[in-house]
Amino acid sequence: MPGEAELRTQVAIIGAGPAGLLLGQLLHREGIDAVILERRSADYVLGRIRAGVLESGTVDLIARAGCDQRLRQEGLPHDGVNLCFGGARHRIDLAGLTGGKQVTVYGQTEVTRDLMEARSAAGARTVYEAAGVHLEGFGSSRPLVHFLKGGIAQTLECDFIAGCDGFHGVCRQSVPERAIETFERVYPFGWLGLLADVPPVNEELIYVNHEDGFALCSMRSMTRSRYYLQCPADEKVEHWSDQRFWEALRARLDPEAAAALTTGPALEKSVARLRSFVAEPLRFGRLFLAGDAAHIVPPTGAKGLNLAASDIRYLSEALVEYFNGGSTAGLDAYSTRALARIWKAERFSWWMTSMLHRFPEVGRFGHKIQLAELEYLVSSEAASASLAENYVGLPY
Ligand code: RFL
Ligand code: PHB
Repeated sequence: MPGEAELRTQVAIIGAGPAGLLLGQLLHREGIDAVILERRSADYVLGRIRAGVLESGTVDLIARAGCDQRLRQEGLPHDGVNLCFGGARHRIDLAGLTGGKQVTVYGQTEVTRDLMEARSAAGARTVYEAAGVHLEGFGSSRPLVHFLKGGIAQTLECDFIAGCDGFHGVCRQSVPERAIETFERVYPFGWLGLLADVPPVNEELIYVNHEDGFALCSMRSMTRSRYYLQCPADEKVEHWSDQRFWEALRARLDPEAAAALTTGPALEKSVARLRSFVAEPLRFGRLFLAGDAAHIVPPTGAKGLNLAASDIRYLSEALVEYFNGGSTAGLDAYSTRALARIWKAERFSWWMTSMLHRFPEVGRFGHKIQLAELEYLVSSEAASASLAENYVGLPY
């Protein structure tokens, strides 16, 4: 019969990125059924190289989902982070300034792989390569999600829809314009990233403010490095040979790091544009937005993935409260609770970006102000503590 639902679930999750997969796993552990619809293939999702730094709250949530075994073994706990400017490196003692808190270096790709494996071991339903996802009736008590799988039209009937489909997803775009407000800043530059199987230049991350532009030395393991360079927003990756990348990076580092840098062939190179973006509110009847579908931060504060996780913590608790406790209080509070934390991470990411990048329009005066701010930051315990508190993650 046309219009009859072929599939039924409690929560339809759109998107199998870290937000959607984490939500699916947290719900599964509480006996709540969810179906994930993902536009891409599992391999494609795993091929995207993205974030690398997890807050302890994110690690705790992954543990709650039962997916932290490999993370505990292979993740690298970091007690500090380094700022390099004026050719000298300064360490921020994250643990010392936050009563012992750390961050864990573990790639988003690995988080995603662990969550995918747990989901398939649990026999939970994920539809990869689901095309033409289309939402209907989320303002009513019977939302429907239509999609095509292998050219066959299907309909998923559900109680709630979780829009975890990233910045370019369909969920936010399904909301009538008058019901949603957006706030945005697009930065006039991007990041060129390179992944290589070489030992990291330093045991901890180094964020660099240099005349040539920002640079970041990060890692995935003690044998795999991830480096970034500030570049024009429309930069073409083809213009960057491995050799050009390594030379440009070396030129932005302090002498000790420049001497220690090991180079090698790139496993991956890509350009990402930098943007700050927030949509308000995050709830539209029975549709909830979470993760990059709701907000984007420039990666300078390492907050994108962590913010997706904190949304999912609030949303999963609210859904559990509804299905297992019969209360709508958490669902009613979701948007306000999540947005309060989102705006603080937006502020921190904007501030780190502003302090560390070359902005063509601010001129020499702007650069002097950046250096004064960095000098203040590394010489004042109060200022260092503020950075540390935000970097390890504000409380939920
Ligand atoms: P994701 O990871 O984008 O996942 C969304 C999923 O939804 C799917 N999708 C759809 N599925 C069905 N139907 C549709 N119509 C759909 N439209 C989209 C997509 O295929 C995808 O699988 O969002 P999520 O789960 O909210 O996770 C957020 C994080 O991925 C993100 O915040 C971070 O990776 C941001 N980010 C970075 N953050 C950092 O902290 N450090 C980084 O170095 C860093 N690098 C990056 C990044 C984000 C990037 N993007 C979004 C282009 C580099 C890039 C290139
Ligand atoms: C990364 O390792 O990819 C990474 C680390 C810290 C950031 C951004 C990206 O701020």
